[in-house]
Amino acid sequence: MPTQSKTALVTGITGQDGSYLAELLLEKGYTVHGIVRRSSSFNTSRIDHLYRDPHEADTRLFLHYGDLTDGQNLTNLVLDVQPDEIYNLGAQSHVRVSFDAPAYTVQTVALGALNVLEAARQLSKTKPTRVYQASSSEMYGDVVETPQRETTPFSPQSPYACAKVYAFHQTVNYRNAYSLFASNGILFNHESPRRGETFVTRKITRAATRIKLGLQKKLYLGNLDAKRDWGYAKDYVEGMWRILQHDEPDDFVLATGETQTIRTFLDYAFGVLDLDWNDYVEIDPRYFRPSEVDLLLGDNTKAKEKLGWEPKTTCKELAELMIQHDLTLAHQELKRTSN
Ligand code: NAP
Ligand code: G4F
Repeated sequence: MPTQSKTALVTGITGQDGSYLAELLLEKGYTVHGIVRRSSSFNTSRIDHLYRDPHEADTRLFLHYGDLTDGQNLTNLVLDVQPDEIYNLGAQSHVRVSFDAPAYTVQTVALGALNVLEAARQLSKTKPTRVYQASSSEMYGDVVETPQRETTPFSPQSPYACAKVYAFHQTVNYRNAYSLFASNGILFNHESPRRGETFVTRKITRAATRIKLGLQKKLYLGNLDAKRDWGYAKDYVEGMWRILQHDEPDDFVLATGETQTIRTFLDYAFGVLDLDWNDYVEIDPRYFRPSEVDLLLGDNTKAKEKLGWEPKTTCKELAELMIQHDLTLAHQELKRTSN
């Protein structure tokens, strides 16, 4: 049941988190504006089910072309839309890719966040607004304490993580310098059936289901020993929303408090299909990173106590629901190829 009548602006609305967040905000009665990059092919598949005919009277989702690297466009949009809440989720979000495209990653992740904050500052001169910055556990990098919490020092290990550290500090700076309501969510890895197919969990669940149906023979991966604190994206967007409903701006870790190796995720995923991953997985050094983050494990105490947020889905349950979704896709693919 709708409980709110606020307006939100979401960057990165076509991504995994943006799509779940848009769903949540629409359910809560928000009017939602999303920024979409112009692409030569359609890039809105994750939100098409939310996007009704704009001539319908009750449409509450509006899409605008834009790009985080275009500050003028962002400021114009923010001043036009007058959002009560801005969620900055847009990013070149792939850590391995950030080593290949460091400057582009910095432009979208670091300067993009600055552009969002500056646009919000302009709006805040005439109307209060709140900003959520999608910060990342990757900032902890070569971790100096375990579990990682809000006070743990950062030690970034990739161009992506360095850019996120900049965005984190700039968010705090705009809060201190301009009294802007600007908060960081420091989110540990979160996955779903909508996860991009080059992130390791989805790469595994897509491959396992295709192997099961004979559509693929092998799965090539990199480092299987890294440990990640994996949660379900749908749980995490609820946490983002709660961060902006808090009575004061602050920074919060969202995590499950459990960590697993890639090998354990392989056990969970292939196990659902009664397969032994050792028969199919091969190591390809192309997927190694110039510097790796070996261990991430978050402490969500502050979010539990101050926001009443906690994750509802275990890593094993997450692997199962991703496998069920990808099995349906694999069956559809098999049907298409055998016709
Ligand atoms: P994602 O699926 O990769 O989505 C990224 C979104 O950013 C897409 O909508 C993408 O548009 C958009 N984007 C990329 N470059 C852009 C640009 N220059 N201008 C405007 N939009 C741009 O990422 P996600 O997993 O949903 O993550 C959301 C945010 O949380 C990201 O900032 C990510 O770095 C951060 N984060 C994610 C995790 C995680 O585990 N998922 C954890 C911590 C933090 P296209 O669809 O056109 O590519
Ligand atoms: O799934 P990944 O690519 O996620 P990564 O690097 O942890 O980053 C994700 O989570 C961050 C939060 O901590 C976000 F900020 C970021 O935007 C992104 O969503 O890799 C996870 C682990 C790494 O240790 C990687 O080396 O899996 C290892 N891995 C092993 N083989 C692989 C592969 N990763 C990928 N992507 N592909 C492989 O073949």
